Amino acid sequence: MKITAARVIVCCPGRNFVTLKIETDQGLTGVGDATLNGRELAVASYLQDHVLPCLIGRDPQQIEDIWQYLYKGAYWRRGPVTMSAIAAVDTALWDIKAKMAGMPLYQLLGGRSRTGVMVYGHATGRDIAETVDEVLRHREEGYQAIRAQSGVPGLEKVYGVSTTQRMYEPADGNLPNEHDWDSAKYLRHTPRLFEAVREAVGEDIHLLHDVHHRLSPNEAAQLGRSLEPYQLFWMEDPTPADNPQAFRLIRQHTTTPLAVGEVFNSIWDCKLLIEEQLIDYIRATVTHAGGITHLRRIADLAALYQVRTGCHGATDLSPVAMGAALHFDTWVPNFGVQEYMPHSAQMLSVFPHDWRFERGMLYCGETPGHGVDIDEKLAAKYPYQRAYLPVNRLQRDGTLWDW
Ligand code: KDG
Ligand code: MG
Repeated sequence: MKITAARVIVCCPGRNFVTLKIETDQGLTGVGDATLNGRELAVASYLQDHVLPCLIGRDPQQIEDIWQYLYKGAYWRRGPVTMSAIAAVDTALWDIKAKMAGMPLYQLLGGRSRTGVMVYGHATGRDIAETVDEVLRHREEGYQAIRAQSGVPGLEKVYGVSTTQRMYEPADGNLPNEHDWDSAKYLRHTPRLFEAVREAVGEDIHLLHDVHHRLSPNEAAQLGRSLEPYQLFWMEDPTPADNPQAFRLIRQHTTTPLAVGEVFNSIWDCKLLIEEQLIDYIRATVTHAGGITHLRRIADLAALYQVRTGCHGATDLSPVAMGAALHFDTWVPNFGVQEYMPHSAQMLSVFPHDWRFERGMLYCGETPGHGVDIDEKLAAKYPYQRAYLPVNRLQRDGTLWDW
């Protein structure tokens, strides 16, 4: 069996997606997601100019060898651009192999570990009252796990909270928008938010919160401690994990569970956090952490230390990534939760898929492969539009801060 063609498709049905489609001489095709929010064309070029020429003529069944070839063979290892490109190839190859086997991907990985995938939804509001309403609305829809974010009094634009009436979308500017930040205001406000949310929603709903890398380790420890009465499922990205040792300090001071890893690309980013049991959930995902092949390695390492998975699932992970993630989640023994930020109908129309949402759970389909394809004709109607993630500055003096 041989790879005969491979194409990179960049489209913008409401937001940008980079998709790789691989064709074979036996008529089977596979797709993989390569979207790197705000840096999409870098991955498209990496694939188009440097990876695809090396793929033509190879046997698509040799997934492991192709992974090693692209990882070790480039000499320049890791990094988000490289690992997203490798991930797209890997995901497309697993899609092809599962189609060859006539199996849904989760079967090829080892079979079903659960009936469905618990997801967490996003409840956001401009203030506490709005967020509480959103949490209750999610509960009505059947969500068992809900992430709560709200505007912070005195700060104009805050992570996760839409300033328009539209759904929150991380990449919102033709040039980077600027947000303002004040850790003291946030630290005062957030326990009040969770006091109100927990009071309204009762004890049975899992509550999550994303700090989005904005606190120092000591501030993160303070926040974790102040949230303990509200029994969070997790506190996410409390401080940047560039220096993973920083989590020792947080861990010494709070029992609030910690989740980290949506910006991780490799098992080496996860190693210390997992081995020292400094976190409870690892958020690396198929698209940015080297595909199914590498994510499986990360999950196996995590399992040794009772760390569970919590794959990133914002809208910048395409429906292809969601399909692959759901097969992974259905199989992985140490599953925790899956993030679910629904795509718009327009986005979904470009990616025919067989997964479905029902009362707080996502279910992968039974079609051979990962169950997602791309409608290339429709995709061509939505050309790429430059879009950036915002940057964050201290309100006090404009110092550029973590986003
Ligand atoms: O592209 C960046 C987004 O995916 C990220 O900001 C979303 O933090 C995020 C989350 O937890 O979904
Ligand atoms: Mg996050």
